[in-house]
Amino acid sequence: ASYGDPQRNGLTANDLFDGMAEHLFYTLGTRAEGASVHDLYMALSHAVRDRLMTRHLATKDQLRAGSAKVVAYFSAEFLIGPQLGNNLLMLGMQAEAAEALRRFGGPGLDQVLDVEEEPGLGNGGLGRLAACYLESLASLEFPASGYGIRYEFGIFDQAIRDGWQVEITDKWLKGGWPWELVYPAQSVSVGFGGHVESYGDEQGAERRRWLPAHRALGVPHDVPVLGYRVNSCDRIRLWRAVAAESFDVHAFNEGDFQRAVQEKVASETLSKVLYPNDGTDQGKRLRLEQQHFFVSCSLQDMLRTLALRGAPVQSFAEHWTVQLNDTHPSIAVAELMRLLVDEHRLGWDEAWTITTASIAYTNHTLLPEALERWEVGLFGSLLPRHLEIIYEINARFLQQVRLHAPGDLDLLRRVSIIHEDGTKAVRMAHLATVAAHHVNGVAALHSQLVKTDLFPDFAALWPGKFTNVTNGVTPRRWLALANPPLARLLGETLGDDWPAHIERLRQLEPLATDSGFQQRWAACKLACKRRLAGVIAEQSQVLVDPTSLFDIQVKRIHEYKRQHLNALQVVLQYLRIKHGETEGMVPRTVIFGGKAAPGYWMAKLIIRFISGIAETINADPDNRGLLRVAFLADYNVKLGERVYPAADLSEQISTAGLEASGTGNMKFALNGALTIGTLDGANVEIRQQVGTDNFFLFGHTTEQIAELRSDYRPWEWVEKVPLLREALDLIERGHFSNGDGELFRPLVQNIVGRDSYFLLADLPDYLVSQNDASRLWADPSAWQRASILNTARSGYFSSDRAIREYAERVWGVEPLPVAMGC
Ligand code: 26W
Repeated sequence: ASYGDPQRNGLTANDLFDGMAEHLFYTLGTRAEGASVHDLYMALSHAVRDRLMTRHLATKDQLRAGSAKVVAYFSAEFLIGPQLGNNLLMLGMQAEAAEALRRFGGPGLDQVLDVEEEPGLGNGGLGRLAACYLESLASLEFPASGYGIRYEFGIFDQAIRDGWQVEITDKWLKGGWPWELVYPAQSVSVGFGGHVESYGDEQGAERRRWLPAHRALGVPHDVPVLGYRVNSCDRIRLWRAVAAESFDVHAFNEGDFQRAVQEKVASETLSKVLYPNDGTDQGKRLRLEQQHFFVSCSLQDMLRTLALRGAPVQSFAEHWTVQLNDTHPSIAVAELMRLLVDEHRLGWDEAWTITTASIAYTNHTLLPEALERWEVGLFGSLLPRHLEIIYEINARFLQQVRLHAPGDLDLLRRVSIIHEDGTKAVRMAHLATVAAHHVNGVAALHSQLVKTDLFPDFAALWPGKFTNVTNGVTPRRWLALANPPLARLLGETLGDDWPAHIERLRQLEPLATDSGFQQRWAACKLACKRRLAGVIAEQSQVLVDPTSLFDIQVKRIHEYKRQHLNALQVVLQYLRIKHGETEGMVPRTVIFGGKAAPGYWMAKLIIRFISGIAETINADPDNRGLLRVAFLADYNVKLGERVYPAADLSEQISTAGLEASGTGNMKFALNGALTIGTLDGANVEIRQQVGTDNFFLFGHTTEQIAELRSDYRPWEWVEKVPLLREALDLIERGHFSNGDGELFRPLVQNIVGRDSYFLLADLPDYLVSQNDASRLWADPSAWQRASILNTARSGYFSSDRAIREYAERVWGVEPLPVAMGC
């Protein structure tokens, strides 16, 4: 096979320049003279894409010819971030790209990278995790395909107007997005609605068949995912829905043509927009349609490639291993059964063996409101055959439970896939758990709670099924790409290939007390802080001091994540300043960022509150530079790349037991920030790894919170904190809302009245820890030491480690280095 034109594979600045010139002319129809920044971005992207093609085709050829097991990572979200800079890093062509651009004489590489629209095809942690995992899969040379949806509109862009969040549609495709490859010939058809009937097959056996009322076509759009300095180039296959025009339009009269157009619109709505909810789900029909759509397309695609390998359908589980990223793709259990039993005519038991051997499930949340349930009526009207199959799976499963615990009717009720009290509903987490060969949580504590609190009955039935794989993040994007000064220092200290061998960070430990190294370390941090200060100034005209302590909380806005606890702490610091009680305080810049779900009113009020305190505090001359507050609008992957490297202090302050893992916490630690945090999610493991002295711990533990819950009277905690009464009064009386005494009342009531997330119970300890942080900051050498140790000991949180664990313990897959004929 040919692997392309050697010239289009060349890795020198010259080759890249030639490639860009050619693309400017032939692909973009423009001339080098007068090319806009966007033209240059497109030309460079196409030239880089050419260099991926060779590797991508070699990877696909090798897979098609062989029989290696491939990972299929099913996820409703892939938050992949900007592609150009990352692909240059993967290829080792950053300097060459900068040089090629210099020869065009126009804008520099940073300016060109900055015009890329990032595909916001995810809400937050879960979607970003999927992106890190695909990158590690490719970098470790595992054969893999992500499967998801090509939303035409991703997560909304956030603007802040008068302190409120305003949502703007995310038109990421408007300028043309050069990183996808469309394969219309590999489109597949997916059914919806209709009914099921019985019929006798050729052998006279009774069979069921589904006659859908509607069909849509899924057209695959592939995003190549190149590994770091290897030839493996995997992909994320995203499905776009188009109308299935299987009828002859000319045979219809004019009226039916109108209807055909309406159906086309309805079909294409399927992949129109990402649901911007992170953690709640109102049981919307369209969301279930989206889930079924991408799952069905993907499984059909996988069966097709199995046939291309010449392998029988019975060998499915030897060729594919499916990972369900939360329950969003869990219809896969029923759809794979349907494809095997109805379409491929396998017997039930054989099909079930294949299904359960190939599917594993990752749980990402314990919050009851985030556990997906579909009303049986809705489910059956959209997927009648799948509902039948789920009933059959459930009947056989419950039979097994009866044998295990005869007479325990309450157990049957608890574990049933169908929730039976009140409106009947399908519990997707139960479906996934019954079928999966492994169920994992995403941090040690979370996986423990999955067994003890969420699924104790299932854990008793199948103790071996439950496992933990602590999340990880890719050190390529989150260190090598995002933090150029530190990347350079690490290159000099650890050797240039450190991003592929992150365990080498340990070698920094002896340097933690070296004053020369500390100074270089501090200089890197300062450079990143200046860069972020520039972003803040540009966005909000707030000027911040890069030498102050950068104290940062970025993540989706949610009550359980407690941004309002941080905001309350800021108000208390402010009051200390107003009262002249500034002893022990150090200059701080408190930075927030994150989107609120558009229908989550309290989260939006929290944003308004942060804006309010920022406005009042920043305008107060009494501050004397001790306190600044900024809300960064439109927090996304691109902004994250500016934020993590600039942090001194990372706020990870969720109520214990509620944050499954967190991954932002890992990105901060990797970049040398110290964490102030609760014993929640992966914070527990971060603290273990970096050392308890280099982590500011506070708050009640999961067990203590559980105990508090039974008899919690938040108002009784108010008097335990000096200045808190005054702070709450100021907030209620409108001090941070231009005298509006109504605006923040619901927020104060929420905290003092119910305090479902135990802010007041954790506040005293939080304040002590914040003081500890200030005290350490006042000793620069001690702070630098702790910062270096945070980076040195964070290698464990690489997604490479996580992927190796999945590969070995869950998937049973091996690396397959890609040989290239050029
Ligand atoms: C049905 C609506 C819905 C949408 C998204 C429910 C639940 C979700 C996700 C599970 C939310 C999510 O992103 N969870 C986060 O997953 C990360 C990756 O494992 C973890 O690090 C975070 O702690 C967890 O909140």
